[in-house]
Amino acid sequence: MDEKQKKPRRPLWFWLILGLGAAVFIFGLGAPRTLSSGNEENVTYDVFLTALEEGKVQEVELKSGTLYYTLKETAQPAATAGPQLNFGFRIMSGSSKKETVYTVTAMEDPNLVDRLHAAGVTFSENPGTGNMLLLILLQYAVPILFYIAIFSFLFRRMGKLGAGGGLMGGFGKSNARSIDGGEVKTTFADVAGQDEAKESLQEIVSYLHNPKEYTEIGARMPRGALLIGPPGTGKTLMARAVAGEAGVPFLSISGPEFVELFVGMGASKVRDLFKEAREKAPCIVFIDEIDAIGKKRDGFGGNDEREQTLNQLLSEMDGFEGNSGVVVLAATNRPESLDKALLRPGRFDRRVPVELPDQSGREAILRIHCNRIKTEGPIDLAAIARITPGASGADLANVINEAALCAVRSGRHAVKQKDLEDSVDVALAGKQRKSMVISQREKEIIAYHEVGHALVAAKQKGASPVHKITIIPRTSGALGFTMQADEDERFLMDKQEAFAKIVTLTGGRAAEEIRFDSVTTGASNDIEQATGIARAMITRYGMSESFGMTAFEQMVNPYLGNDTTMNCSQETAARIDREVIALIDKAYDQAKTILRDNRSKLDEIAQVLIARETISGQEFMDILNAPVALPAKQEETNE
Ligand code: NHX
Ligand code: ZN
Repeated sequence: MDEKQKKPRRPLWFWLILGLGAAVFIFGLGAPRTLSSGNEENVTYDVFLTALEEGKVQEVELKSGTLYYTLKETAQPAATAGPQLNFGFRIMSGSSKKETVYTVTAMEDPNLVDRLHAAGVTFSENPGTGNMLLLILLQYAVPILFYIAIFSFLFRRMGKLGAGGGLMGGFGKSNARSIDGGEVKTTFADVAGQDEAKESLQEIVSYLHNPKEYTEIGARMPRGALLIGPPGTGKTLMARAVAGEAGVPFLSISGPEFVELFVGMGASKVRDLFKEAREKAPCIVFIDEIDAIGKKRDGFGGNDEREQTLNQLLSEMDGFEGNSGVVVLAATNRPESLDKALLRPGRFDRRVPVELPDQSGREAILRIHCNRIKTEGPIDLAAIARITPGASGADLANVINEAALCAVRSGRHAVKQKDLEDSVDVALAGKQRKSMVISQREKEIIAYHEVGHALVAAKQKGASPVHKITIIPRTSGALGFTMQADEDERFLMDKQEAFAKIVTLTGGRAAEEIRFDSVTTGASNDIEQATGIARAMITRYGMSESFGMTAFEQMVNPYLGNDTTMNCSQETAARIDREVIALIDKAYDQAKTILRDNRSKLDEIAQVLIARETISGQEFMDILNAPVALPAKQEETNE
């Protein structure tokens, strides 16, 4: 990333020292007095008058309200010698001429001139007008200069593209980070698992490659494309890849950067951005998080600054002729909040969804990141892709990096499959807390809880197979977890499967109750999840007999979390609550039935889990399907 900088940057201390230097310079020149200042002594006006009347005063100088005077040689008090250094001799040159200058605050005294004249004193007034001018300069100009210095420093920091002349070089610049054509190394090959998005953008690439082909036929290229998708799916990467593929410059700016500090700056930044873009055309302008400026303009009050910025953006996008070669790409994860004006044809008329990757997409993404690290032994990325449903490209990149860090931590030079698997656990539930001491009784509760989940899952139709059970506590606060993983990715969930999920979630608590006849707070997370699924079945998926296919809740934003809005009467809300309770009760009963029917396996597997702390899904199934009880294999507790 090359941030252009034509002027060398002058830091704040440069200006401070300059100002200080100027001050010293001016002050140094600013006070030339005829009376040399040896020792100065402040006296009162009556002392001065007495000396004058006694004829002791030699010379008087009046300067800006202060009288400076010296006494005649004979009148000098004897003991007022200059500073005596202990070197045995005096260093000060012309020590004999060192006389005391007395200073008096001048008083309103109209007869003073006459009196001085009568006493035969040499007297003069030093008007100090030149100095006054300098003094005024100092008083007013230096602080102003100082502020200018500070402001220019701040603006320079804000406007990273500090090009352009003048002290205010950073002012009003667009902040866009530009990457010149040759330097965008990213291509579509670096973007995995987004084939449809690539296809949509391919047209823009080929237009930028060969605009003539399009202009000849009279086609108008889309001026902008909106990349829509959840965080971490690689929208920025995708935009960069378009520039890389087309071999054109890439100007990138983030939406929130437009709304900064000063009113009116946003609009001017938009202007500057497009001016720069037209100079560099053909090029790609990328506006990340455009929702920051592109939010719907609402009637009441609102944010004037943001609206001005948006209006400027709209008019700039209309402004450049269809074939000027500037293509604007923007990214957002809240398309529903964007202003309609932005989305109409001629502006962002293309919407390119950038979705979370599917299983094969995840594998492809993992492969790309895995190519950058050293590995050893067999690496099964498909297995990692299988256990990371819902992970974004950024999550997967993090999994690979975490695995590499883990390998380094254990003193190895390459990443093994085990590192990758552990790193998925870290992403899911945090790091292991091996130092945490857990009592034997609590260990038992945790083990029964987790085996409860696993057993209920295994004994139900429609539940995903168990992948791993562990009772090693994690930094997220989880004391243990049971991981399930489907062989193939699922896109739909039938009613039976949804209910099986709730039953599985209640299995942990059910095991606690059956074994210990008491329950703990630990199931809170399970309860929340179970309730969420039950609610969704009733209010969104039409899976309840009494309500049928009516939606009582809507997703607020499909890309950001699971926020929903309630949309029903209070009576219905109360009925929904009762139905949710009934559904979960039914699930809990079913879980308890399953566990009671398999009580011996529950005890057996829990004992194995306590001994080994972690067991794989395969080991779990082996014990479950074994006709006779296996003794807990204490010696196999590894790592
Ligand atoms: C607490 N933790 O908060 C203690 C330390 C019942 C054996 N007082 O249901 O660990 O109670 O099947 C991800 C997932 C915190 C993050 C679950 C963070 C749960 C987890 C609360 C097992 N496994 N509960 C479970 C558990 C707890 C919690 C989580 C999380 C326990 C249970 C945590
Ligand atoms: Zn649980």
